[in-house]
Amino acid sequence: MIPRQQAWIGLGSNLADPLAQLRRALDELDHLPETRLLAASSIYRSPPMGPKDQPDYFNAVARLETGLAPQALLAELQDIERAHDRVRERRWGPRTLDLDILLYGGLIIDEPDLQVPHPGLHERAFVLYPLRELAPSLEIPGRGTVRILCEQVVADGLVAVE
Ligand code: A4P
Ligand code: MG
Repeated sequence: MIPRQQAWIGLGSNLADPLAQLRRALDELDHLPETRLLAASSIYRSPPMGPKDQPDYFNAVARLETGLAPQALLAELQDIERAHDRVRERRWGPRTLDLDILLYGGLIIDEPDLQVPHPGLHERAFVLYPLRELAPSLEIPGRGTVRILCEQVVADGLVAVE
């Protein structure tokens, strides 16, 4: 058992009733072993980053307290993705559910299957704006605060939907 840490999770969906996918995933995060959901952002809608021939995305971020080590947390997130009938096709292609570890405590992790902070975090409005709602002063290691990063990234069609 490792000491409890705060972890930030990015949620995304653009298939099969995305709002319902995200709501169900938030509840599943709250029920992971040794884990508690501390807060969830609003849900935001935005046009797809990457291939445009796919539906708009719905995104949110969640703040967890967890006793799971980073790799154990990643494995649990992938189990949840699979339970949402996630199939891996093309990169940046449509998906029922995508769960990314954005931050894990203040750790920097660079392993073949896990990079934390998430490499896209500091340049994606659909991650930064929901994060700002919950933690504007949060420091992204090596990048600055969420508030400052939001000022540098245009919101680009991103709207809060609920
Ligand atoms: N992986 C490495 N680091 C992490 C981490 N910090 N958290 C590895 C989670 N996983 C991490 O993931 C591929 C591998 O990343 C995993 O096996 C894990 O070991 P994936 O989700 O299957 O890969 P992917 O979707 O093909 O690529 P990628 O780069 O993860 O996609 P993204 O970056 O998540 O982008 N547009 C909008 N508006 N909103 C979106 O949410 N999402 C995407 C997908 C595209 N366009 C979007 C959105
Ligand atoms: Mg992913």
